[in-house]
Amino acid sequence: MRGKFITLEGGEGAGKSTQARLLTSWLHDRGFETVETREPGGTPGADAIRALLLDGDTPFTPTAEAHLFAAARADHVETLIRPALAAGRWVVCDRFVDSTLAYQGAAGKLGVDLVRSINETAIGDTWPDLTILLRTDTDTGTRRAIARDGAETDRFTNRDFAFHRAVGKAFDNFAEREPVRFAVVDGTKSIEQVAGAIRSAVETRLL
Ligand code: T5A
Repeated sequence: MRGKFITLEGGEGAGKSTQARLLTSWLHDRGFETVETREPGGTPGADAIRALLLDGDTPFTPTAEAHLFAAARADHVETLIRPALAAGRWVVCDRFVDSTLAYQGAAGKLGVDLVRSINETAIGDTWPDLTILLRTDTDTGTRRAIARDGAETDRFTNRDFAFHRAVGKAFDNFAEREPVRFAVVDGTKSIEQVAGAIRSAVETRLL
């Protein structure tokens, strides 16, 4: 039987990586074979593109940047996510296409429709079964990311508050439009409270 595909989305420092780890471990303890991964990245090819996008100084036009995120995603989906799901594994992914729709599409001004069309061939029919949106205010998330990384944040984290507010608003819009795929969780609560809310959403929707 095909596994389930769960993505975690939200702004900077919302707690996605923390919760991806806890959710994967909980699913594993319940007897599921699991794969924990993240975007951009997750495969050697996608990690190479991640380094170009996040760590390098190379400037890209907004359109080129959106295509690079989609290229990394195509490699990730074809090489890792789709085969894992076909083998019955549950895939937990820290960020996926909704991040590109929010960052490059809505906040980055390319427009959500254009970015969605750029991603269609990368994703095919491999859309998430469940997307957990961790809602935090921009202050909380950015404070957490800076407390963890100091000045070593990447070029997206470094964008101004207006950009991050637009990202948060875009995620809220996506969740409103697709209530069946999205579960919204208050990411400002304690790590354990957030983990409990995510487990409830998974139990209600997928188990
Ligand atoms: N991007 C990505 C795009 O522009 N387009 C795309 O298509 C994609 C896929 C990725 C960047 O790329 C952009 C978005 C990003 O700017 P990244 O390094 O992968 O960069 O970083 P992020 O995905 O933004 O994730 P972060 O690492 O910043 O944050 P997380 O994963 O949300 O948060 P996490 O779990 O690492 O927690 C941050 C800190 O807060 C603490 C943790 O212990 C940690 O120290 N914390 C909490 N503290 C209190 N209460 C809680 N509930 C907490 N949860 C976590």
